[in-house]
Amino acid sequence: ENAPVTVTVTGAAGQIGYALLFRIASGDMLGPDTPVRLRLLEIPQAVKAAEGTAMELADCAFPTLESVDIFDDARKAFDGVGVALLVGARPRGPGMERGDLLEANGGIFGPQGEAINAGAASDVRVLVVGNPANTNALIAASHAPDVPADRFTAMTRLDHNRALSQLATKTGMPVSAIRRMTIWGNHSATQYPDVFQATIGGRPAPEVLDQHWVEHTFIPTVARRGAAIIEARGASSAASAANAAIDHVRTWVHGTPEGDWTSAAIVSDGSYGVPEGLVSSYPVVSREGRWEIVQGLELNEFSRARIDASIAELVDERDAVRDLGLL
Ligand code: NAX
Repeated sequence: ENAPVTVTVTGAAGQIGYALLFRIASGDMLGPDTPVRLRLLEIPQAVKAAEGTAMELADCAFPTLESVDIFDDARKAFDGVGVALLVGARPRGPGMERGDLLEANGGIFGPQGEAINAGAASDVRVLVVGNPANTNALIAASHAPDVPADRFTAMTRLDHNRALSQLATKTGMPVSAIRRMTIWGNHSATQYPDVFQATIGGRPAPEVLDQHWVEHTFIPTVARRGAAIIEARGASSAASAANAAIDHVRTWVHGTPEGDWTSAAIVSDGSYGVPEGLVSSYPVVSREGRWEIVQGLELNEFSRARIDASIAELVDERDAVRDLGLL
C-alpha cells in the first residue's frame, strides 16, 4: 500500500463536486492502493451541503477513503495538499462584463494560489476546472512563486474526450482505436480540436475523414458541446467534467500509454509559438509523473491559424488580468 495522499477539492458542494468526490474516494483517480485524505473547500453558505456529501461519502464505506474534512478557509484546506482540484469558481451572472468575471475569479484563484504556496506538499499537482480555467490557473500559479510552474494545469481533457467520442461515432470505430487527438489553446469556444495528427484504426485521420465535416461539423460540435449539454440537461456538464478531471490526474500520475498522447493545458515553454508562461492546451505525454509537450509536429496552415486564434484569446485574457493587477 502507498502513502496516503491529501486531495483538496474546491467547490465541493457544487454539481461537479458531487460527481467527482465519490470517484476520488473509491480509488478511481489514484488507484486502489493509495489511501485518500479528502479536504473539501467551500464558501461558508455551502458548508452545510458539503457536510451532507461527507455523510454520503462515509456511507459508501470506501476502503481507500481515510478521512474527509471540510473547510471554508483556503489556508487550512490546502495544508499538506498533494492533489488540488480547483473546481469552485464564480460563474458569469446577468449583466456581468468579462472584466468583472476575471476580477471575481482573480479574487478566488489568487488567494488559493497563495494558500497552495504556503501549505502544499513538494510534489503537489494542481488541476483548475473552474472557468475561465486557463486564466484562473495562470492567476493561481502566479501567486505560488515557490511551487514549480509545471505543477499548475487546467482542464481540456473533457474537450479531448468529447472529440474522441465524436470521431468514434462518426467512423463506427471504438474510442480505443483513436489515437493522438489534440486540443490546442484555450478551454473556450476558440479551442482547436486537431485531427490532423490523429490516427483512427491505425490510419491517418485525414484519410478517413472528410475535411468539410471536420471543419463544419466536428470542430464546432466539440467546441460548443458544453452549450449543447446545458440546452438539453438544463444544467452544465457535471459527471463528464468530473470524469475528465479523474482522467487528467490519473494520466498525470500513472502516465500515457505508449504510442498515444492526450491533451492538457499546461504552462507554455514557448513550444509551437505559444508565448512562454501562458496556460495553453497542448498534445502531451506524461512520463515519470511530469507532463511533456509532444514536439516536432508539423502544423498545416489551417491548424496554425486556428491555434493562433485561440492563443490570441489567451493573450487577451492574460493582459486583462494583468491590467487588473491579478498576476
Ligand atoms: P456549481 O455552481 O454547481 O458549483 C460551484 C461550487 O463552487 C459551489 O458550490 C460554490 O459554492 C463553490 N465556490 C464558489 N466560490 C468558491 C470559493 N471561493 N471557494 C470554494 N468554493 C467555492 O458549478 P459546477 O457545475 O460544479 O462547475 C464548476 C466550474 O467548472 C464552473 O466554473 C464551470 O464553468 C467549470 N467547468 C469547467 C469545465 C472544463 O472543462 N474545464 C467543464 C465543466 C464546467 O463547465
